[in-house]
Amino acid sequence: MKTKNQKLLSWVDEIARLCKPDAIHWCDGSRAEYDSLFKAMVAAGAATPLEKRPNSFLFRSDPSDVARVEDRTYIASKTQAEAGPTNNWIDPVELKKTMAGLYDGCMKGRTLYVIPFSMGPVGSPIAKIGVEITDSPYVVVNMHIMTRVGDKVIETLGDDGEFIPCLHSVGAPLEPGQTDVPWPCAPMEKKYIAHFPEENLIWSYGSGYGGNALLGKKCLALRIASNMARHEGWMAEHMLILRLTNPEGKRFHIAAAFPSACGKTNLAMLQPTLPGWKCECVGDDIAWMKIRPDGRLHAINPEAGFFGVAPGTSYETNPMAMDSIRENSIFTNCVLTDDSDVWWEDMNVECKHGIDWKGRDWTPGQKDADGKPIKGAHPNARFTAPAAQCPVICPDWEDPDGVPIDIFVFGGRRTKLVPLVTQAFDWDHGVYMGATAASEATAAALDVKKAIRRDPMAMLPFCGYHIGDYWQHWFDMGDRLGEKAPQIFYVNWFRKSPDGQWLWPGFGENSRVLKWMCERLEGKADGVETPVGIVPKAGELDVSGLEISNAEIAELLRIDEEGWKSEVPEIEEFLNKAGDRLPARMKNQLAELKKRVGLG
Ligand code: O2Y
Ligand code: MN
Repeated sequence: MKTKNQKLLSWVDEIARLCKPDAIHWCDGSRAEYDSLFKAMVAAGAATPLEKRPNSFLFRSDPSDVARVEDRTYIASKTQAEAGPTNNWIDPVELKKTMAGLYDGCMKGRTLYVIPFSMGPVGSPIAKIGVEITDSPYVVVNMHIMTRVGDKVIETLGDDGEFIPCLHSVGAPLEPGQTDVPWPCAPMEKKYIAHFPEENLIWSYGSGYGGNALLGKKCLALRIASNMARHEGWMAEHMLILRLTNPEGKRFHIAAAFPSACGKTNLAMLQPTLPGWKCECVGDDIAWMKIRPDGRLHAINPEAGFFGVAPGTSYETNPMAMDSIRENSIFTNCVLTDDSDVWWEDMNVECKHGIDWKGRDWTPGQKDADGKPIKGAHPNARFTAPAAQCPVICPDWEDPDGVPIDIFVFGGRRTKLVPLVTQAFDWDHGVYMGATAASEATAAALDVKKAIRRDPMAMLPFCGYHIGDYWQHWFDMGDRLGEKAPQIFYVNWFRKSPDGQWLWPGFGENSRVLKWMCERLEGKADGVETPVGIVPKAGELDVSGLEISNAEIAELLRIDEEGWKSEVPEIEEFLNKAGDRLPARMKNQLAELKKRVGLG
């Protein structure tokens, strides 16, 4: 369908004049388009079809282009103060000049694809339209799965509708006659993932990987959307969304934020071990939430697929993800097995031999020159799969009105100090809990330097404006929601005993913790107040059928007051990074905590 949207036509024309592609292709999102792109990528040696998984393909990235690059990610607001202390900043005029230089002629020898996409069900009052221009067919096929692409979007956009322009190039022009490489990209110092929040504009250059290139995801749905959300009075959060139904048929909708490597996708597709409880997945990564006419906060999943970490995913850890990727899926940086399937570490399936993510002959256990085992799959290897293929996808996952959120959960990976579950005393305390969330190291970002990383609301790499203003927005939303605000909890599945043993079995057993949360909402569980929040009273956590002693439960829920006391100075230092934009209500929360742990 040809658009008559003048803003879109002029933008495509302007970018084509700058990037100088050999051809322009307007994507219609059809199966025929997807198939023909794969045919060409297989013929070019960029994609390998997998005989064991119908309509599925494996890609191997360039070894230098394997993850999001936080050091090369910028919030180019007019002033550095607007971007705040947690974002890299370059003056937008200067950055545009640098990047325009890079974009000049960058698509020579390539096709420019125009991808009209909707984040959220097309036409939903919570959805937004984006248009990505890219020279990567890998990006196009991934966008087909991760977003809603095509003619319906063009129709909804109409002649004068608004869209978010997202420009992407792998940054590897081809000279006449030059043969392409399987994964073109630019060197690290030429990679830029740039956001211009005042213009709602995204420019990405030099990387073809994941969050750097599939611009609907982290760039639009989090960095740009978080900024739009604060101005428009809604929330764009790095949260999974799930529906939990209790044995009486009562539904609870939970949105949960965790930093990378905390089992977020596993929780999104949780299989409760508790009899009679059912869990359905609405989304595994991002939640867009608006206050709807009923006064409640309703959430949609703006995405249409999962871009999950493959290593560690198995029938034991996440059977629903494994079933979601049986067909129509894209794999990146996994092992190619001799029988034409994919494999990765901790898949719990035998692989005797294959081709590793770098394209080398590989046998499990093989060691490098220093005697270190060589991993077959990259630790950030990914699967891209349609959400609709998840066996436990919620029947209402595409409801344009979203699902009403009852519970927010924050969390992180902490082997010490943090109890299994704590409920916030009230909204403000919950915002404080989210803002001070912390986790131990992650593989998804290349450039994480600290062992413990504070990751407010799991938004540290994704908040598109000043973090202090973001926290204030949370407080403001609480004021607007009043009595109808979700209850806030904090979880830590990863606490270890003093002798280094995991205390909590995790995975499907996490349903026991969610059950306690639901019982708190229903007034069926009392909880006990502690200095850091409300924890389950002895006997309240349903551990029936679990092999766990009372002493272990007590240790899981133990409040280490001395430990909290010693953590306070670092928390204070972290919050103070917000400078004069640190909300007074956050200062107040810290002061209250100090008093409760005996520091006040
Ligand atoms: O490394 C990447 O480009 C992907 S990062 C990612 C992908 C899916 C969901 N979440 C994340 C993340 O880093 O939070
Ligand atoms: Mn994520």
